[in-house]
Amino acid sequence: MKRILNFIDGEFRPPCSGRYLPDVEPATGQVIAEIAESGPDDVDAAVAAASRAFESWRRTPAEERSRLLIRVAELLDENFDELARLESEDSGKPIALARRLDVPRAVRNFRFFATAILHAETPCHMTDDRALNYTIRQPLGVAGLISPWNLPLYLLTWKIAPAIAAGNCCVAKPSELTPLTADRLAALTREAGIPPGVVNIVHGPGGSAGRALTSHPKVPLISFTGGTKTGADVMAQAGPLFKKVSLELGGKNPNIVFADADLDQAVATSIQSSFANQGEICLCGSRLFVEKTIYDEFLERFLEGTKKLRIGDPLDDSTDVGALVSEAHRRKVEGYVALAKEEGGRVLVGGKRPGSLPERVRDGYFLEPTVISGLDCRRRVMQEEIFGPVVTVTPFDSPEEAIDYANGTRYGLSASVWTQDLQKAHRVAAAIESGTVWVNTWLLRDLRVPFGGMKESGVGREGGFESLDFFTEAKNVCVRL
Ligand code: TXE
Repeated sequence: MKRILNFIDGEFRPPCSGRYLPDVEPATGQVIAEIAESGPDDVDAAVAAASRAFESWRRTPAEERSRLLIRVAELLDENFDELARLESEDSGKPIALARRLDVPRAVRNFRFFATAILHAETPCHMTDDRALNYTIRQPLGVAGLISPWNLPLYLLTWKIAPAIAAGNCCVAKPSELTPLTADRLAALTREAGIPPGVVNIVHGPGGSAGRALTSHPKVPLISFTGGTKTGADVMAQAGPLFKKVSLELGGKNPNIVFADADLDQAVATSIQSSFANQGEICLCGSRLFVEKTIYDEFLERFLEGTKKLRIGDPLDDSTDVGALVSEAHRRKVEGYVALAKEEGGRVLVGGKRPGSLPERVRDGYFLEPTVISGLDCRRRVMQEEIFGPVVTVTPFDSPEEAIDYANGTRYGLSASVWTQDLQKAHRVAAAIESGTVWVNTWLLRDLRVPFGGMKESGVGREGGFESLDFFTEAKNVCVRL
């Protein structure tokens, strides 16, 4: 059985506890690897290695850091097929999606920040003829990076690349449910020539390894992506130590379709935004609002398209919907389907485990794409993040009502608006409380734009130079003239 070890100071090391956790393949329920069950001692060792490496890494010229990061991107690209397979096996996502989204984006993350640091600028201010102020940006030291299981390589590289590009060293704690691509990434950073201690990866449970990082006094930066409840704990640990914290948390994103939308595009993309990665993307549009005059027509086409999605072995190229990440998570999602019925909702399609599956994945954690109507917007199913292949549909009368519905949750991560009316698009986009609003599209990402959530969807922005700002501290030098 393959053992996933920690990666500390450029070498793979067993955990201090000597214990391992099972890594389960969601599509089969089989254990495919054992993963280091790390705790505070392992995190201490990783932080010590990162602190040592920081002294020379911070002084490594930007051009050299850039060259090394580009080499990591090239190696990710050279190992594309293997990474896509590992990502699919470990998380249950369709391999086609890993090829289309996860791996290419991991490559782009490294390339993007490798080149961004060559173009970063800092401001200079003249105070009349009395003083010259200039700002320098310096790395902070050891960055603690905690990432989830839904886009394991994509989100881990979205943190590691800017952290080390900016001159920090890092200790990353990937989700214990999906350690395989992080393990490959560790080896590839070494192969690329990134010096020992710059990238350290500690595996294990959030409550021990993750918390040891968020409460570590020598880790001044925490970048976390995960659930809102966990985010509150991260903040509670990091707050008293005055760490710089960025939190990317959950969402309950509205997808608003107006009567004047291009229906072909709106239907096709809404199926994607509802069910891509089994609904396990924080940006999925899990609340669909459709203008009353086209509600019936839209719904008919949306349901028809949903029924055509192919559920099956994630490793099969033609699969659209794979397995949920774990048995516990499937139970949670099924619990929400049951709750929807209690709350007066109607399950229009899906809601159950698929009847027939290929032999290899018969025991996997699958659930049919599910569409629910008839719920009051204040009901729990329309308020809480489900993070599965479950979408609610609700008719609305006017733009004002759609905006009220959209803003009626404690989340504010992203939204989509479908309309051909330019003025309405801009007006509604400005009124929606969320970090990103897509107009006539979904999940189109320019890595230069700020990314993050409002309300309980997060704190801080990452993306482009904002990430480099997060991973550095601005210092003002004031020179009297
Ligand atoms: O994520 P956790 P879970 C949402 C989604 C999901 C729910 C719970 O609704 O159903 O969160 O998922 C580490 N200190 N999202 O429990 O716990 C953990 O080991 C420090 C949305 O699986 O948030 C993992 O590496 N770290 C989301 C990471 O935090 C801790 C993606 C995320 O796991 C910790 C995932 C602690 N106390 C879930 N406890 C998104 N925004 O994309 C856990 N961790």
